[in-house]
Formats: sequence, C-alpha cells, structure tokens
Amino acid sequence: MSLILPKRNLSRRTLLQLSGLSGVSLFLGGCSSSLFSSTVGQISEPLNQSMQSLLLTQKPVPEFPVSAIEPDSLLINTFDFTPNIDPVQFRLIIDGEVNNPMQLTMADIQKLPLTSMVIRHICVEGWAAIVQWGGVRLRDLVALVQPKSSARYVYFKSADGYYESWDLASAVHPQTLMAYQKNGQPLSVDNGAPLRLAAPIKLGYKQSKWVTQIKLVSNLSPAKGYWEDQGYEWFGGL
Ligand SMILES: Nc1nc2c(c(=O)[nH]1)N[C@H]1C(S)=C(S)[C@@H](COP(=O)(O)O)O[C@H]1N2
Ligand SMILES: [Mo]
Repeated sequence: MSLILPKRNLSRRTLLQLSGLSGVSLFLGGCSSSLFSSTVGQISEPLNQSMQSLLLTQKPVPEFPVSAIEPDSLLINTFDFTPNIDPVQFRLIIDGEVNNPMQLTMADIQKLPLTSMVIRHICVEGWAAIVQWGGVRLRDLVALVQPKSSARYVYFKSADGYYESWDLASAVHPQTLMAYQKNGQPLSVDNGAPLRLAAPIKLGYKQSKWVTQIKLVSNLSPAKGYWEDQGYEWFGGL
C-alpha cells in the first residue's frame, strides 16, 4: 500500500478549529480580527455525530496526587529492541478513515494543550507503578484529522515493530494521552520517546511506546496487537 499524505503544518486555522472543538481557548498572538472572522466558519464544522456523543459520555478515572508517584516502580518492558528516534526528524502520521490526514512534528504536537495526569500503570507480568504522564489528549489529535463516521478502531504502529489496536471510545477517552513527559520530565527513550500512549483505562501492553502512526479504521484486521496475537485479551481494560 502506498501512502500519499499532504504535508500539513499545524496552521493557526487548524489550532482555532481544535480550540473550538475541544472547548480549550488558545492564545494566538497577532491574530487579526479579519483572520479570526474568516476562521469562524471552520470552527463550526462539527465532528461526526457518533464521535460527538462518544465524547459526551466519557467519565474520567480518579487520579492520584503528585505525592503518590512511585518513581522507581515503572519497569522498562520492551519486547525486542529500543529504537532511537531523532525527535527533529520524527513525524507522527495520522491517517485512515479521516478527512484530514496529517503528519505532525513534535513541535506541532507540543503546541497543543498539555494535559498531565497521575495514574497507575499495570503490567500483566505482575507489577504496577503510579506514574505522572504529560502529553496531548488523543481526542484532540483525532478531532484535528476529522474522523469519518466509518471510523471505529484505531491502530498504533511503533518504531520497534510493536502494533496495537484500540476501540475508538477508549482512544478518545479524556485521559488517553499521547505522552511526551513522565514524572514531570521529558520522556526517556526507554519509556517510549518521543511519543507513547498512556491511559488509566487499559493494561500496560495496550500502551504503545515509540508510536509513529495512528490509523483510524472501520474494522479490525486479523493482526490486532503484538501480545493479543499471542493470546492476550484484546480489550485489555482496567
Ligand atoms: N513499542 C512498544 N510498546 C510497548 C511495549 C513494547 O515492547 N514495545 N511493551 C508494553 C508493555 S507490556 C508495557 S507494561 C509497557 C511498559 O512501559 P515502560 O517500559 O515505559 O514501563 O509498554 C508497553 N508498550
Ligand atoms: Mo506489560
């Protein structure tokens, strides 16, 4: 399959669209009123209806205070090798069943609202850790690419060959982040830099590190996830 993607930068217009969609106001310096009024039409372009109702029904999981962080408890769990990604060259591809496929740089991603949360990471191998993650809400990225109503699942492809699939509802949960910080510091390479999944609603193996592509799809393929294809449960909910 050949991928032909427009090289888009996150424009001011796109940021305005996002701020309209997520209800977050962004400060945009030097924004003339004529530019602003010309973007208002874009802001009102809605997400598809099933996505909108999904976003409304989601309840956050209670979080922990910063004092509960267990800095030494998060073990490195990597099935094969640790890919070393140049954060400047890095592009996150978001494509599939979307109207606006995108390739985002880390600078683009870091312009979006930063969310921080302290949650428990649970690995089925018998360990857990309370961790603070900082990053962008996946729902904000999904809103930017304008999902088609046919989108029902999300695939995450990683630079080490790991792959995962999630249901769309879990992907757009308010605490599902594409994280680039851990415990208040930039994410380390071992923990998945430059960008990894982090969410309090799924087991550790669902939380892909070194994510390079997010693909919205209408159906799951036989390959559902690295561990799932060896017998682990697919939903992996907590
Ligand atoms: N790309 C990739 N992501 C991955 C893994 C992996 O091997 N490769 N391991 C998973 C498992 S089983 C767990 S428990 C967590 C561990 O994250 P950590 O190494 O940052 O503690 O990453 C998950 N994400
Ligand atoms: Mo794990």
